[in-house]
Amino acid sequence: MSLRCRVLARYGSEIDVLRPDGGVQRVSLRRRFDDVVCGDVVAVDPVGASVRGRERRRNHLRRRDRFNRSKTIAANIDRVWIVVAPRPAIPRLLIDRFLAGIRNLPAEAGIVVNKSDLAQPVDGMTSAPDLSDYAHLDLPVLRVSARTGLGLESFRAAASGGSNILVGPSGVGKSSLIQALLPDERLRIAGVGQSGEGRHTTTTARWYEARGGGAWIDSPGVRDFSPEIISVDQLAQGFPDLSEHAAACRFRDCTHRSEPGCAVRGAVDRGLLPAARLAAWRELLETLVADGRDRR
Ligand SMILES: Nc1nc2c(ncn2[C@@H]2O[C@H](COP(=O)(O)OP(=O)(O)O)[C@@H](O)[C@H]2O)c(=O)[nH]1
Ligand SMILES: [Mg+2]
Ligand SMILES: [Zn+2]
Repeated sequence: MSLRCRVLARYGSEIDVLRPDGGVQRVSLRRRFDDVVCGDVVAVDPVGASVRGRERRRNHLRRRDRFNRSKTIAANIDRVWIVVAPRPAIPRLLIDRFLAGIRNLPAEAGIVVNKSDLAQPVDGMTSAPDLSDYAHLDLPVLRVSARTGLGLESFRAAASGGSNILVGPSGVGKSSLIQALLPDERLRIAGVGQSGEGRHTTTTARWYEARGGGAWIDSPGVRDFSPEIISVDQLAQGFPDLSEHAAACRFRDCTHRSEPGCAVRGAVDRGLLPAARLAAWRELLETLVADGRDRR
């Protein structure tokens, strides 16, 4: 007999699974199941504490490590929340990369502005992140504070049903948010005085069941962590706001730089598309070309 279990986290060649009876069990992975990650559903032999099979995934989130190897982070994701904060600031391009990657999973996307308790300028040091370049996209943008609890009920409501992964740079408060939403759990959070910037106390993605269904997934805050985009088609799919106008460019393979009859530059000129979105698209296109990974 085998049990149908959710994979909570992966630790090298072992995983923690949630059994149907609610218990958590550490199980070893054989080589042939080497691709099992947080969020997968597996068949477990409870006696031998080993995995017998993995169910087909709806989707999975991948990133490139610093050796340019593809690494799967988590599977079966319904919603991805990009967590930003007054500090540490998130590079703008990272938001664009995340959004493009999320549309390709596919999954729903949203932006969570954490540390809203710091959003008022203090000595001109902090201010709320400027998200005006994303206002034209049909995305939920929620202002929250894990510290004061501000906005957490709206966040919970927007995330209800399905699995929700929190992504973003280390130190923005991803673990703190899940901790605030699930007081019965014990998450690893950057200690007081460390400010969390540049540190990642969360080393592997972890699945937490939410009461009333659904789940939260805490992810490691690696700075370059970003969903993969590997083709120009995926890039187009990832920028629906830009692609909508690109259909009207004179040239089908328009790169929206200096070609005549470019409808995308026209849209920027008319204020229909933020210039920053076109700039981000160009930068991402260049990384695709540079990596030679365009498999259009
Ligand atoms: N002021 C303030 N600090 C926060 C808030 N949320 C998290 N922090 C702090 O930010 C640091 C990083 O938090 P952590 O949850 O570990 O971030 P993670 O790396 O994204 O998981 C910790 O020192 C937290 O106490 C918040 O809403 N307001
Ligand atoms: Mg963390
Ligand atoms: Zn064009």
